[in-house]
Parts: sequence; structure tokens; C-alpha cells
Amino acid sequence: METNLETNSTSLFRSSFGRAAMRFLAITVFGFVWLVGCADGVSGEPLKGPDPFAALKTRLIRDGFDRPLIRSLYSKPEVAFERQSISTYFLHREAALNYDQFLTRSSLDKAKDYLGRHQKALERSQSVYGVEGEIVTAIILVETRLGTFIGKRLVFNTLSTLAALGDKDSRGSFWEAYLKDKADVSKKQFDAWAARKSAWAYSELKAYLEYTKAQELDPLSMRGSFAGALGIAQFIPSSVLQFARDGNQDGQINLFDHEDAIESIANYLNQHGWKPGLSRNRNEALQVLLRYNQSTYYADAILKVANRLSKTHQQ
Ligand SMILES: [Ca+2]
Repeated sequence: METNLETNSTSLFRSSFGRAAMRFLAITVFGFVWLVGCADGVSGEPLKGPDPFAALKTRLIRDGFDRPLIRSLYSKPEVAFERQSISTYFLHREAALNYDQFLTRSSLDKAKDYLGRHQKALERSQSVYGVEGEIVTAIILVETRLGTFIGKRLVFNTLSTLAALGDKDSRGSFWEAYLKDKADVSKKQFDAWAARKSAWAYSELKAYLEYTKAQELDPLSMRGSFAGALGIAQFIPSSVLQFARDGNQDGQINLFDHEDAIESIANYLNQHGWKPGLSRNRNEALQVLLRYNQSTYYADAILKVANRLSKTHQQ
């Protein structure tokens, strides 16, 4: 989803550092972080040295988050510095994803079944937001295999880990412990990436804490992608705050509920310019879908799946 706008390596490569330079950086950093990760098989562990979240906690409290809540959250045993989520970040290769897998008969049959099971919610979204059920279903198929692959990492850990790299000391500790003698990348290059990424992650972490507080959800209850996207629709927290809706009208926006996810996707696309029948105009439809995920491979796959679903639907 939009998640991937700011978080995947495709957009990383589009950064001002220059595509080639960042690709080199990504590959080298990934390669060495991955090797280090494989060497001891540990994913979430404290950084060597001082508490990696110390500065982050102070910053959150200074920015108005409740001190006892922040201290309590970061003292929980499941909270850990997920250095492998950093390496996975570099592993992600948008162009290498096989989108054809979503066009197999088996995938399309499952999607067709989903259209039937969630017909009511999909029809309501179509009438309120003008987004065809086939488009919403195609997005849910590609994002999370219809809600069956929603990520294994605690969203809180993923965002906290990336945000912690904004602190010079934590970043330095990470460099010293895991990259300095192994990575074929300069400290300056790593610093530049970490500064940009951590700023994004801090903003998303704040949005995540605001969302969980407003909806009375446990911040440690949600798992998501290595990029901090959550739920069936894979929204990043700032998009959750802005575009998510309570589709099943139970008083809580929970993107692990299908009806909430369906309506949230439809609202998101509507707010970004989707109109009824837009899927028949490929170029205009692509422009809106690219707001959801910046990859043209992705947007193209969504339209192909939706098109196939519409055809089988009419038969
Ligand atoms: Ca709900």
C-alpha cells in the first residue's frame, strides 16, 4: 500500500542520493547485515551497549506521550530491537516480486470466493465510495493474500527500531556492532540512509501510538510487515489515521477486520481520485493506484486481477 511509497526499496532507489548509488548501498548493506543476521540466527535482541531506545523514549515523552505508558511499553519482554527488519528492508525487491502468481486460476478462484463472502461490504463500499469490489479485492489479494499473510513482526518493534536509528549514539552502536568491519559501505552513506528512514519511522510511530490509543488497542497486539504496514490492507499508521474507516460499525477501526479493511481501501482510493468506472480507463486508474503503492508492477497487477475478476463475474 502506500506503505510501500515511503518504505520499500523501490522508493529508496528513487531518492535524491541517486538510484545507482542507493542500489549499491542497499545491496551492500543488506548483504552484510543479512550475513551477520544468519551467523547467529537472532532477529530481535538488544543492541550491544546501552538501551537502544533510551533517546527514543525521551523524545516521545518530550513530544507529549504519556511517560508511564512509554516506560511501561518499552519495558515489556516482547519489545526488542529488530535488526533483521532492517536487513529485510534491503532484501525487498519490488521488481523481483512475481505478480503473475496472483493471476493463476487458484488465486483468482480464491479472490472470486472472497468477492462472494464479502459481497455486502464490497457492495456498500462501491455505492458509497465508487470503488468496484473487484479492485478492492485485487488489492487485498496482492497485499496480504486475502488477509492470510499479514506479517510476523510487531509493528511497534519495527517502527521503534527504525526510529531509534535517528539517535546518533544508537546509530553509532549499530554501526560498530554489526556493520563497521563487514559492510562495504561507508559510515556516511549509512548515516544518510538512517537519518532519512528514522525520521519517517518516528512520524509513523507517533501515528501508530495515536491510533492505538484512540481505538483502545494494545500497541503490542499488532503484527505487520518489515516496513511497518499493518492489517489486511497494509496501511501505514499515518494512513490509518487519515483514511481508515469502521466498516463493520462496531465502534472501533481495526484493520484486521475485513469489513474495516474493505471500506478503508475504498475510502483511500476515493480520496485519491477514484471514480466509478475508472478501471476502464487504464492510465487514470494507474495514476490513482500508484498513490497506494508507487510500483507500476503493482498497479498493473491490480488492474489485471480486477479485470479478470470482472470477466468471470459476468459469466
Ligand atoms: Ca470496526
